[in-house]
Amino acid sequence: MVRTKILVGLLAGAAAAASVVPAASAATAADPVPSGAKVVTVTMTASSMALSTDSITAGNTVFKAVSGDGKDHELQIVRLHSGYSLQQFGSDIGKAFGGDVAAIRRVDSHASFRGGAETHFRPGYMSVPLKAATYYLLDQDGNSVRKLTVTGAFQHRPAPQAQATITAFTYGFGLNGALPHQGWIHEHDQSDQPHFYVFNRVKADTTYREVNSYFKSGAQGQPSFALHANVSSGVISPMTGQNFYLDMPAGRYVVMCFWPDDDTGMPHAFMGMWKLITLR
Ligand SMILES: [Cu+2]
Repeated sequence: MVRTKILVGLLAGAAAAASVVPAASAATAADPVPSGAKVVTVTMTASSMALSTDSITAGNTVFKAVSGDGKDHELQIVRLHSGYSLQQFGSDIGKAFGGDVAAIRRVDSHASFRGGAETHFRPGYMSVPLKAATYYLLDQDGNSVRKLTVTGAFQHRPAPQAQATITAFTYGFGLNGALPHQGWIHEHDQSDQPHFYVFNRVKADTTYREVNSYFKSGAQGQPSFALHANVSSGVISPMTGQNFYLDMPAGRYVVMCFWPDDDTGMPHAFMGMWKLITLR
């Protein structure tokens, strides 16, 4: 079925089991959704996905991803262009992560990726402006797909305000300020390919040279600099973005993208799309 997640295979490895480690404040963490926001809650298990509603009016929409079985799940929102079926997409996405450049190009050009959020022990949150259309919600860690129907004129509803923006470029990331370890950030894709963001905590003294040689050597095994905390946000298409709620321990991170490249078939991180950053 539809599985886009090969991603966390690299730095994650051992970390996958501990993905999205609960913060000390997990039990008491406040709901980061502003009052008046439209929220769609998506509860996922290995075999199911339940939506709090399957039809909404166009406008800013917060998605709250919840794990219903205590396992890791990754919500992804996608719109398929006219003539590109869910079945074709499912077939292509598997080939795309296998490095099939023709499949990558079909996926990149016929699907609009509108973001997503990971959940494990805690809910994950993201927010995106949605115009009237039919969208599919996928669980990258399960087999579930649900349709979300968005209708009507765009309503200007309250949305979470981002504290800083991290922009995806062709094989790189740029920041306009310090990203909060706990707070809303904006992710924007300013390039001609889809991208997603994996934040993996690393030791404080990790150097550019260490990370670079890890990727240059083919990313074999678990690097000595990697720590367990990691979270992935969903895929966003060129010239789109999402607001994403980060809730991680403060510290040093590598942010990277593993979307397969439309020329080489390689995950972008191997083409230099990673950056050492600090979540404050
Ligand atoms: Cu990328």
